[in-house]
Amino acid sequence: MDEETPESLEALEARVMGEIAAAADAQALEAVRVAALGKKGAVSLRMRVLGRMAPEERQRAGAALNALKERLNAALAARRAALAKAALSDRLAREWLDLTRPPRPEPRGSIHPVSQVTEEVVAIFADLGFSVAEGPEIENDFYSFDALNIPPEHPARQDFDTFYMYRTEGEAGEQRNLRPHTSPVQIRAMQAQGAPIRVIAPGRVYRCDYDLTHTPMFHQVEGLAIDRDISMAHLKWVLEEFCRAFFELDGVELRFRASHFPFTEPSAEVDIRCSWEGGQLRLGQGDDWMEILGSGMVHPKVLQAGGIDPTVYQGFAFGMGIDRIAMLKYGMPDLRAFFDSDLRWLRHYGFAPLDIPTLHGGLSR
Ligand code: 2NM
Repeated sequence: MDEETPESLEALEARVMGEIAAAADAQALEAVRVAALGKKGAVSLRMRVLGRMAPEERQRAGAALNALKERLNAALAARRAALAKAALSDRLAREWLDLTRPPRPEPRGSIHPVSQVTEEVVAIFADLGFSVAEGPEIENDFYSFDALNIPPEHPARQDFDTFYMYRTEGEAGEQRNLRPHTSPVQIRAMQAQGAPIRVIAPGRVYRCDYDLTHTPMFHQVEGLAIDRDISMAHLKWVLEEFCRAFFELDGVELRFRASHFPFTEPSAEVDIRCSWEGGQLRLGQGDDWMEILGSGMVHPKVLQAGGIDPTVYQGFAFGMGIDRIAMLKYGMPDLRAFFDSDLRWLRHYGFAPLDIPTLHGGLSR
């Protein structure tokens, strides 16, 4: 602005009003305000020279400046409000939420019945004071057989149809096998923890067998309870509690049949009462029996292999097929479908990813 020819008040007002209207955002508007009404602003500078004027002129010019100031402030406030409103609607246009969309993506995939049933079994035995033990799937003769009272020449070795990894002659190291049961885990647990001990060992096991009711890989859970005075009575109660909880029955009746396993003495196979009516299996009642597991009192030699003194400690052990009890509970007729990775089967028999079995929440819903 030219000092020699100061712009008229009208021109000043028109100019600042134009700048106010043109201010694109709050920051630009504030710059316009400071330039006009700030300490060194155009209007403020004119206020300063009032003192040098004659009284009547000062009154007239002062009133005019005050009125201008008021009009400018009003225009600034109006523009500020308009800019804020525009900024808000701009933000609302950009930051929208579609409240009809699901809060998180629908879960894809499902939990395999074997995983679900394993979790159910773990939940039940955890409630009975058993912890979960794990071990390698690639084992050796000691843990798969010798420690379980099955020496090399023992005929039972053939019963397990074991997968061996053969070595070329002169190759170093020991012969390996794929564990044909999870018992090696229990031996390792005894060696690591000593007695007393209460563990279950769920996991994959391998046997060279393939037909309608056998797959070369299947799933087992074995249990072991060792203390100073554990008896078959404890075994029977634990298995009844398990069956009642797992099959979600009010009452169960189990039948113990004398049997033989190298790793237990005495040994018993356990049947559950059931009925077959119109081709429909019902567990817990009826005149029939269905075998569901094997069990017994752990053989003294097995305790010894686990580093436990059999003159002080004794206990029970049991084993069952997870795939088999899954088929019984959820009415899945074909074992081999478990391992076909058929999406239609998995969607039909699979469980919701967040349906985690607990005793308080109900095992299956
Ligand atoms: C069965 C039947 C009977 C068993 C024994 C052991 C061990 F290692 F503790 F000696 N674990 N599991 C056992 C006993 C398994 O499965 C039919």
